[in-house]
Amino acid sequence: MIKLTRRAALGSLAAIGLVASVALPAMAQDKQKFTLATSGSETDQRSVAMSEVFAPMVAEFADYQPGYNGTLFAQGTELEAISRGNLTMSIASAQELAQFFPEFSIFATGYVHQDAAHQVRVFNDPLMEPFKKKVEDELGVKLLSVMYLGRRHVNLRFPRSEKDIKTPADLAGVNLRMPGTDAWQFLGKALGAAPTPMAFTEVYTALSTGAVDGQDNPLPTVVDAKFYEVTEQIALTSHLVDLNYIAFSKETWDSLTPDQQLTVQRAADAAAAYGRLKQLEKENNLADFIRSQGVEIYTPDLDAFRTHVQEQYVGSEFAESWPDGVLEKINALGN
Ligand code: KDO
Repeated sequence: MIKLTRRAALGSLAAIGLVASVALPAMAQDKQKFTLATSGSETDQRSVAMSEVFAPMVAEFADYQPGYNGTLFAQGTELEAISRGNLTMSIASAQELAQFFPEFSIFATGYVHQDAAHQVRVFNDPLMEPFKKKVEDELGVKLLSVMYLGRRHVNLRFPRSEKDIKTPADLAGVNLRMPGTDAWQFLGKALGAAPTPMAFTEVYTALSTGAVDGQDNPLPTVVDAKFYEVTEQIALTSHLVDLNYIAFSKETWDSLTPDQQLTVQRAADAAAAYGRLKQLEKENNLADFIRSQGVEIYTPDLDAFRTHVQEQYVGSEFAESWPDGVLEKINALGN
């Protein structure tokens, strides 16, 4: 009797164990892991928008796991990681996309986008559809929404008394760090400088040791990355109203229900909108703080920069990759 009872009890325990071992992974599977890789910091407004707006909106079915400062994947390798199924999301640049699809360089060209609102109009316009479709079909990456990074300016580590930047000619020979893709390097050259490719995470040290003479980024990034500590002057060239796309794995997307897809899309749009407002606010308010840290901020001859940069693109191999009529459409969506 006792033996039988024990056996029965053990049997039912095993059954419970079996049920538990089946049930637990099933519950874990219910929540997808959305891993995001960025070379931005945790306090970068785009990162903040993703963790404060995107993550809670998808929390019911997804566990958002961000990796900052290029720790998961090095800058510029994220799209390939998504494509290979090793990563769910990234905050991708048009310059990175241009590595795969040269026509994306149109969105990375100096003085094309006019402001944050223009970026949104362009991203949502039908002109963008063939671009998005190509990335989806050929790379397995969905571009969900457009994020605002800000107006990029030339920052130098030496004072204005040593080098005063009025026109592109004044940048001749200046070793300007630009991110490491062809479209970025071309922009550096178009500005008149001698560009050096380097990952974002190495820039602070390179400025402090003098390995580079300067770098270009918007004011919020200059503060977030503390570049102002190793910068003496900022020439407000506004050469690129810079953007990033919220890039998402098509494979993961296809595994979601239609309701979940809608939620992911809404979460991405909401995060982008929130981040945009915050970034604009910072961009408008940070000059005084940066000045108070001893950095001189001034406006060079913008007409000279615009004319020179635009001239460099005309007839370039980048411009040749732009589909007919797209630049005109982008311009028509401007102010
Ligand atoms: C940079 O490397 O200068 C850059 O600003 C380029 C952007 O496209 C973006 O990747 C950004 O770095 C990183 O997210 C760090 O802010």
